Amino acid sequence: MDVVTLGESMVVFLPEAEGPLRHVARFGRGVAGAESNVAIGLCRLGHPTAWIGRVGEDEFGRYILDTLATEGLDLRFASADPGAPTGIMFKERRPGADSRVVYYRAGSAASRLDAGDVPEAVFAGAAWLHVTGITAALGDGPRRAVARALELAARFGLRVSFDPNYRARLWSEEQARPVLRDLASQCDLLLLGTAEGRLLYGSDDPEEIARAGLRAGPTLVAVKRGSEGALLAGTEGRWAIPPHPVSIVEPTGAGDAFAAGCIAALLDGQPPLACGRLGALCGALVCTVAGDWEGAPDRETAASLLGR
Ligand code: KDG
Repeated sequence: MDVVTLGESMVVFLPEAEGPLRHVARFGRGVAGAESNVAIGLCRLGHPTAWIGRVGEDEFGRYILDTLATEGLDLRFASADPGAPTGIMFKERRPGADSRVVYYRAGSAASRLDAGDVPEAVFAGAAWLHVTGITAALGDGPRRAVARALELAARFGLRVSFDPNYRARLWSEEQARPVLRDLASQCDLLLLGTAEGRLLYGSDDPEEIARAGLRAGPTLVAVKRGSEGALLAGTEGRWAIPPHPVSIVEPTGAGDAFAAGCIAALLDGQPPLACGRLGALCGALVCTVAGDWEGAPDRETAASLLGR
């Protein structure tokens, strides 16, 4: 096992039409969840990844586990909870604006995650842990699960990546800021967007965010700038990463794919510039489809698109 991650995966309903959900009659269906998106991206890039999570013992939970299994995730530490449902979410496509999400996840099986769901066994032999602020936003139990994962990562010598993934529909900025700052200080690779930079460090200037991030503890900071590419900053330099040009269908999941690309390249021993380029490529490719991760490349496709 190369990588361990944990979090909530949900069934996402993708509207076939634009406009308010009350007028939408038909939906596509997919699996969403920032951490499982990253895990899928990593598996496709050849890095075996374990996903720790809870779904409900219901049809949707079964659909999620089947899908993640088909993508090759190690699900030995995922469970189906008979006492709580699988979370679901809807996207709402708004003409001329970003799509919006509507969650039905309060009291979900994943909100009952706790430290006891994070077994020592999965960390022995793994090289990397990826966590996001979404899990920490789900409640005290999930927050304890993240803390336990970080403790085990430190004990077993795993490198850690963290994406704040701030979700305003889950908690306020005031609630999130100290928690996210604390988690950011415990990682090696910090991945964040400029709005999250403002939330954590009070600036949306990429260079200032990078500097504040590096001061907080990580040795590498990736500031994701959407269609403008990314800035990577480490103790040894700065790297401006150009965007990979694609025509965008739906950008959700781009940050997760970016994380998967960066982590995969770092595990392969690549230098920061190559990490950023693989991250940018993966991020761009998932924007070409409606779902969060279906567009993620495998290793060969990524290598050929990067001209290697
Ligand atoms: O990063 C994409 C995620 O936001 C999406 O998959 C759903 O995990 C999700 C969430 O909590 O919003």
